[in-house]
Amino acid sequence: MAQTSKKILLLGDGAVGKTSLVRRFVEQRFKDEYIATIGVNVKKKSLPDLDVKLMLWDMYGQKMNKDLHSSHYSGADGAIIVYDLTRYDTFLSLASWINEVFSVTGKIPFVILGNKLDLIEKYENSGYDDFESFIQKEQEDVIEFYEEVYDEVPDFSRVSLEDQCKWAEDKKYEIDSDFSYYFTSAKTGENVEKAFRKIGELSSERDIE
Ligand SMILES: Nc1nc2c(ncn2[C@@H]2O[C@H](COP(=O)(O)OP(=O)(O)OP(=O)(O)O)[C@@H](O)[C@H]2O)c(=O)[nH]1
Ligand SMILES: [Mg+2]
Repeated sequence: MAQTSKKILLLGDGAVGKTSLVRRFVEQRFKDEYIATIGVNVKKKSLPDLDVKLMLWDMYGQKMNKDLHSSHYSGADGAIIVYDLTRYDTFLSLASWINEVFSVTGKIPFVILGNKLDLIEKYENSGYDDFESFIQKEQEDVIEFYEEVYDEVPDFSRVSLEDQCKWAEDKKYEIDSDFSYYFTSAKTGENVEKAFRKIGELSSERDIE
């Protein structure tokens, strides 16, 4: 049987790890250096057992030209919406990413990824008691970008895991849409394959309904 192509959008604020997650999933590697995506990069990966070929639309997350985003949404079969577990503002943006994509595509399947799990684990094993100063050393590339482009420092602070899960439960109810929620690391690969396979499954199930 011929594989069906599925258009999957990668969405979320700048520097949350969209490009790194795609790189991990498609090429099984990771880079520490941060190069902001300009425009959109499309990468392909087949999941033969699901008879699906994912077309992963890795979009830029930075605030400039945000209007341009939605011009790429039409025809999407699913979305992977990413935030950074070390930057609270990127968690707060989730709702607007969901609204923005649904306003163009209608309800489509999506998964939410809280990324950079390795940094949370590293902090917890570090003996530090000040999260912000710990994380500033770990995210130097991101700080450098923010200072250069926006003349500001990102908002480094954690969201408690309970609050995140509570938020997700409320959101499912509010938008009447079920979605899966994963904590991932593009650096170690934790849960990455699982999350991308999930969106593959959800977007193919849609054909059957
Ligand atoms: N420690 C750690 N760093 C990560 C992880 N994922 C991404 N990074 C780093 O975070 C920075 C931003 O990653 P990108 O993948 O470029 O982020 P993006 O969401 O594609 O950013 P834009 O293209 O600007 O929207 C890079 O320095 C990555 O190395 C992760 O899981 N763990
Ligand atoms: Mg990118």
